[in-house]
Amino acid sequence: MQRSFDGLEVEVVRGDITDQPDVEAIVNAANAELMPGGGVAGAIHRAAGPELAEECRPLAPIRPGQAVITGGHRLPNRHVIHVLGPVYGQDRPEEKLLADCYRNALRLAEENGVSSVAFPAVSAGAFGYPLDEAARVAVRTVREEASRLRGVRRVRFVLFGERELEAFRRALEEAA
Ligand code: AR6
Repeated sequence: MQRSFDGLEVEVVRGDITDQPDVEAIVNAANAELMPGGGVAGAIHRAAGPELAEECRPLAPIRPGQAVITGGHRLPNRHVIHVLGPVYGQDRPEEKLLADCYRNALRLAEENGVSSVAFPAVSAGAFGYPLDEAARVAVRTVREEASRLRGVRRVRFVLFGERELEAFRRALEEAA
């Protein structure tokens, strides 16, 4: 499914974030230490190789809502943008912190001349953010940022499972 907001192409696909060779930057749902861990972060570090953790070390720790950018190393993407989502029920206000992740990632992409960005469902795994709400915040924030973006022309949400795909598809359909 695909929509266009102020000339920004936004699409929702099912897949693996480490297998998106046609986007310039992928976003990592990181931990504060920017270390491998599980979920998306583990998969990205495995695919990027140990050089990614090495580049990350001096950039850590990061705060909820913050984004930092590194190279993609062995990934097919030029950059990885690492964001720390809020832990649901712990980091507050969680909705603002989750929106900050998407907003700050897009701004970093813009500053670094990146034209296409792929996001996973930040905070919707180990960090426990309810899926439908996480999807709505993600789509709404990208929609709000669209008019400010010049270089970024394409955003892709890459969802691992059918449930995640449906939640993001619905959020994109329902976005005003
Ligand atoms: N590609 C796309 N989506 C994926 C992939 C993948 N390869 N693997 C998992 N997902 P999570 P969080 C989905 O837990 O909630 C880590 O341990 C997954 O099904 O990766 O922000 C870090 O080290 C879910 O829908 O991120 C942190 O400590 C979504 O990605 C912590 O988890 C996010 O799940 C971050 O938790």
